[in-house]
Amino acid sequence: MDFLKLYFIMGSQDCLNRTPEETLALAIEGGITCYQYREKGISTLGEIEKYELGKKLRELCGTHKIPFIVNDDLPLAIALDADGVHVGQDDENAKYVRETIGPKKILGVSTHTVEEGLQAVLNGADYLGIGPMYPTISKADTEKQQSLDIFTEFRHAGISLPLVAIGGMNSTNGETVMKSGANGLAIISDICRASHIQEHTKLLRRLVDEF
Ligand code: TZP
Ligand code: MG
Repeated sequence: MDFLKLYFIMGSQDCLNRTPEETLALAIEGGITCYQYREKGISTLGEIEKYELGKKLRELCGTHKIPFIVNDDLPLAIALDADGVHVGQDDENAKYVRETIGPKKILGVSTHTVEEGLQAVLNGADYLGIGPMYPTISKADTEKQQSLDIFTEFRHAGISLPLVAIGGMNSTNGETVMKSGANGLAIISDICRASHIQEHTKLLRRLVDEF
């Protein structure tokens, strides 16, 4: 599951000075291993624009062989022939998503407790998102901050799926979180807001490649 190591998440609401297409192209050049299309929050696009942008970003990922995952929108994921879907606890039921997308597509589930983790395993998840590890500027309705022990707790509960850390992850705290047992870092703002996206992504990639 090396493709989860540097997991870039972005939607139009996360881009300040660059277009989503430019932002994703730079992040790909920098070495992201996976991309999630996440249109959420204040400046979200209408359904048609969301599809049109998704199509462009999907193509970019396809060209560069980067897995393209859609956040919390099953019909969009199907329409774009995405490589997978990511759902949170309040989104579409994970078991239903798995049944709909079939066994070959990637299913990611956000989890905050061992109980949620075990349920996500039963529902057919391929990987689990865990967070927020640190305060985040990219999501308003976050759960409480996680302890670094959570990765060990999941392993002790018998969960063997890859665990991707999210929420305030950056080049400063990334090493600590990987050392605590995360298998990858999911990042929005530390990449989107970097003044040199490509260079900064390269730095992050070198960091995760140490593990
Ligand atoms: N889920 C939990 S925290 C978060 C999501 C989508 C936002 C992560 O963004 P950032 O900017 O990397 O903290
Ligand atoms: Mg959600």
